Amino acid sequence: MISIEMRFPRPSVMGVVNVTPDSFSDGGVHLDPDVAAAAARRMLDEGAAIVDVGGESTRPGSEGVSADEELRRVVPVLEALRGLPVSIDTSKAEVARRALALGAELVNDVTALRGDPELAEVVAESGAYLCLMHMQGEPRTMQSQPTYDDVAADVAGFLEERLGFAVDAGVAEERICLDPGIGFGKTVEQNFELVRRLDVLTALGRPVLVGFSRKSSLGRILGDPTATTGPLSASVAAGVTAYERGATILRVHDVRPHVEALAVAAAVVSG
Ligand code: HH2
Repeated sequence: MISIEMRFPRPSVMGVVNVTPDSFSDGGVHLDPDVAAAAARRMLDEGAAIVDVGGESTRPGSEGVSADEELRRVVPVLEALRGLPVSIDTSKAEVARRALALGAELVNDVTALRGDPELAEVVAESGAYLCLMHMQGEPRTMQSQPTYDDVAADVAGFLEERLGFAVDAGVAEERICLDPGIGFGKTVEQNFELVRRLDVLTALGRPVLVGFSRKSSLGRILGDPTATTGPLSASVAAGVTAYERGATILRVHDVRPHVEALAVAAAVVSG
């Protein structure tokens, strides 16, 4: 069994393929399965280690979709990508099961195994990699009033508890990575503090995945208080900084610029 650290050496890039009409930055762009599969292939050509295929938007305010609808969106894309490195962005056991049968190697669950009681078993039985992400509240309401005593310590405490839950459910610890969940029930300041203090999360001993790409906090720090997305330049800066603070996997929409920036950052850091 290859550990997640060996499978995804630091830094690795995960390309985002949202097969949704309503994702916050690329909604509707990849709704056609052929377009989505072509985008995914391009991301892999550009140096992504894996592509994360998702059929449900978790943007602030979103309501969620049924398993049938999620399957209708992602299955044709997964079929077209058979044999390539794919992750499934889902909280539903039924969707994960189908995706794993179609060759997905990682389950990316933004609810950290709290959304569907059957998902832990599906991941454990398959031997897939697993990403556990922190979210305060739920997408519909999460940005209304996020509160923490100490955001880094609170997120670390949550991830440690969910890691224990996953291991108790039979998922091998060396197959799990952790994610602070940038933008999921956090203010702009809290998102930046989580990256600044990423050492509090890496101290848990698992690789950390960070998804800051295009998120609204980037547009807001640049001076637009109503921004819903952030620009590429800011995404790359956040990705490189997260890497320098210890992140292993960067989840991004624009693969080539991140791969290039991270290669340079890695050359600086490792000498
Ligand atoms: N962010 C989003 C979705 N899934 N998964 C992980 N592990 N970490 C993240 O930060 C993360 C995630 C939101 O981004 P996106 O997929 O582009 O948007 P949407 O949820 O609107 O489809």
